[in-house]
Amino acid sequence: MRITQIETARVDLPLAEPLLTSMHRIASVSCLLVTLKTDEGVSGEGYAFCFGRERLLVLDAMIEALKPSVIGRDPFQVEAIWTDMFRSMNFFGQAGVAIIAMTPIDVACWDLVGKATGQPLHRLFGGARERVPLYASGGMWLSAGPQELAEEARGFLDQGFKAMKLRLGNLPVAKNIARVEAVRDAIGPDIALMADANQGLSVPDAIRLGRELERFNLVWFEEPVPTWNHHGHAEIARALDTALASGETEYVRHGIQNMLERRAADILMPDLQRMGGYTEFRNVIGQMAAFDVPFSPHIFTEHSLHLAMPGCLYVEHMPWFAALFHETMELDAEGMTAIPDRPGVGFTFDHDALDAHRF
Ligand code: SMN
Ligand code: MG
Repeated sequence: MRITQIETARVDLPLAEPLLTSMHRIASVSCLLVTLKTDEGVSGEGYAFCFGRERLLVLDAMIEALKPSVIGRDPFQVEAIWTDMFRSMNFFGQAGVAIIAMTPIDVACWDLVGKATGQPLHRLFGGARERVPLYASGGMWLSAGPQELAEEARGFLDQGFKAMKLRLGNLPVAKNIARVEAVRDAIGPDIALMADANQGLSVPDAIRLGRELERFNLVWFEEPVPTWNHHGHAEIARALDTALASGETEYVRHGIQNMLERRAADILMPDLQRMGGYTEFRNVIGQMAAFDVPFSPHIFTEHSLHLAMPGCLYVEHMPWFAALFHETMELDAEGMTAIPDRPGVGFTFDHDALDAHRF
């Protein structure tokens, strides 16, 4: 099988209302849908995403720059294709846009491998699990106050979630505590709860807040300080009993290795598109296992289901990307979702439904 063509389509999915974190103000989710065509008629699909249409044009151009490493290749050579793309990006630097643009190509190669063999990716990867626990993450933003947070938390329970995450900010300790308290009171002691500060705090403020948070029995306290401050993360992790989670903003094995060596987090959260796709994410699963550090894949729920290998605590449920696909995910009575048994990624682009959002 040979890859003959790479097609891209740009879509911008508006959010019902702009959402806030310590780091982001997000009004829409922009996705670049990438389709690899082959000489055997089968197509592979992947996507890249960012906040803001203008930035998506940069990703589209970067895909164009990657074509020489991809066109004419057999998708079963996905490891070699990944390595060639990675080497070819040396000039730009092996992080940021360069890596993000590699992701849909890598995911689409794996999708082709799955379709050609008739197997879902989690089976090809050796995970072969029927279902995984999800945590609700599409809500409880910084724009919501305690009362609204409690309502949203009850809404997640009604949807069947048994785990959920709220956002904290660069606020007085009492205000952050009131946020967590409102949610914990609404959901009771048995529902798993996580809190994400999105890099908004200083090391001393994070430790002060973290100590107050211990009584809420959080599953983790996430990204308290800027992403590059591994020493700061490590200091906070050592100071607290609650697990510290971080890593969504790091790129490929080198970013993850730095965090592991510095003991920067108790739980890592590699992001599929900052790993450059499944090929490198699987390498990173081995790296994390070598340090006995568990993980939770960051967003991209549909695609991340296949990465629920041993060591995976939860898959994050971010509902933004559901609109891209024909297929849907359902929650069972234990707040878990089935990993699709359909070949490849198991989620296919609904191009007709997306027509209204093209640009
Ligand atoms: C997050 C992810 C994507 C956009 C905004 C915030 C957050 C998370 O850090 O971990 O879900
Ligand atoms: Mg986060």
